[in-house]
Amino acid sequence: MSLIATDHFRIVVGLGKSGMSLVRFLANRGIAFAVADTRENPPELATLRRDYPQVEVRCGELDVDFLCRADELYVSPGLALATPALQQAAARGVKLSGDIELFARNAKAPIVAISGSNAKSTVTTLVGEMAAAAGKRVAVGGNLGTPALDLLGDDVELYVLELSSFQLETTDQLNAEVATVLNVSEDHMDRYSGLPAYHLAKHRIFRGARQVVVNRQDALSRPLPVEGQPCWTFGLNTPDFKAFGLREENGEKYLAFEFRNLMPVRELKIRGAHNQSNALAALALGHAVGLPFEAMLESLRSFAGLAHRCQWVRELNGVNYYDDSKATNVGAALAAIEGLGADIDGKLVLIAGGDGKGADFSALRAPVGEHCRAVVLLGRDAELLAEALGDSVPLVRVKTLEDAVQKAAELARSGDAVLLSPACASLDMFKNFEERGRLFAQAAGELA
Ligand code: UMA
Ligand code: ADP
Repeated sequence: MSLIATDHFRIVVGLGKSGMSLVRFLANRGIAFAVADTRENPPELATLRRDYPQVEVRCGELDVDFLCRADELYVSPGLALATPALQQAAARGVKLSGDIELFARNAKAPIVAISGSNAKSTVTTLVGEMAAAAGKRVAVGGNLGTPALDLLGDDVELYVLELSSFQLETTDQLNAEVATVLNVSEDHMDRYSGLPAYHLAKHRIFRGARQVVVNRQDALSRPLPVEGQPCWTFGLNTPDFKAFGLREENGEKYLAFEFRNLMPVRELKIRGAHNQSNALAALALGHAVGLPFEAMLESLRSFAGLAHRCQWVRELNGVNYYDDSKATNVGAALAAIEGLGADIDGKLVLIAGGDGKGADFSALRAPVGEHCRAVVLLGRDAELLAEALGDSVPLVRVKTLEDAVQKAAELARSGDAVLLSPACASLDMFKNFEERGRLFAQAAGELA
């Protein structure tokens, strides 16, 4: 085996969904490559062996000499770049890259690029629906749904990509037509040294962007200004030039652009102030790529929201049950607690806990004290949450989600809402947030 880096040999590191999209991309173009994964049995191994039996695969601990056979490594977003073997390969001159970098080099149509700690999937889906309503051949994916490389196609007129900080770490130059970081609050603190490092990763999305969209109410969303680069803003306050916001007229609240009202807020199906902000962000992004307002507003009127994001599940004895399983960080849970808490007559019984990813939960204490009747805690970091919440409300510990729903139902009174908004990832107890949400809805459905 040659230990010298050869030209044009690549290694895909990580054989999950994005790794498999890289395999398809490289194989279709006749580029020589191999695959490595630290897991003994990565998820796509069987597919790879079936469809590409000739491709060399190394499973288990990463071998630096093997990695150094490549001139470029395409690293899964699930693997930290700080992984020693990757750093050792980089020190020996191997370039660390990723699927989004490769996508950007090959995309021929404009890219709408969307990142942020929360609301990425909602806004990405909305912009995709707006573009489709405007008659565009649009491809939507990235961190959500279809991996980016699988979206590439000659007939695509517009790409709408949800991008995570992990994907952006390996992206040098995205060259988006318009890029945004919707908001920044703590997440993935098990992968970053702190908020500054996480913020830096997210802001790589602006590299080479022709236009930017900024959240007026989140200073951390704002990139350094570039001369001549159009900057559109959104926020829940009154808009000015190049701005989307809310305006009140004769007691009616409107989504508005500059000095013109676009649509009454009450016509939105998605509820809560955070979703009004999401609607405005989607309008700003769509406007930047020339989508007509008529089509965008039509999409906003019909969009009922994504599953597991403050999704209504059922009503029983005057208590409504909501699945916000996608609230995998503190910022998302805060939006749900404050948004839903302000919307209901009674109080919330919150179900929270799971894998906290090293987060500081202290920001939950005051809103939980204000809006919650009780909190039911479960999962690995339940005690960290309990410490942060202190004596702000009664706390109940349980071992399973079924018990959590049962306990919450006993604690709730008519007019209250039971809200699963864990502020934590699900992976300590469930396959993913979808499974956690599904089991919550099932348990709520089975309550007598
Ligand atoms: N892993 C290893 N060894 C490896 C490679 C991966 O142990 O060599 C483990 C890591 O714990 C890693 C996990 O496997 O976290 C998943 O890695 P993967 O390579 O199998 O992942 P993919 O299936 O390719 O999924 C990735 C994104 N996953 C992550 O960023 C963790 C998916 O985002 C994304 O949809 C997909 O690519 C297609 O682009 C998921 C996600 O959780 C939904 N994203 C995070 C989030 O939204 O918070 C950022
Ligand atoms: P992401 O893809 O960034 O995780 P989602 O649209 O899937 O974003 O929403 C994730 C969580 O964030 C949901 O629990 C949702 O209730 C919450 N959320 C949605 N919009 C916002 C917002 N503008 N600010 C804070 N949290 C939000």
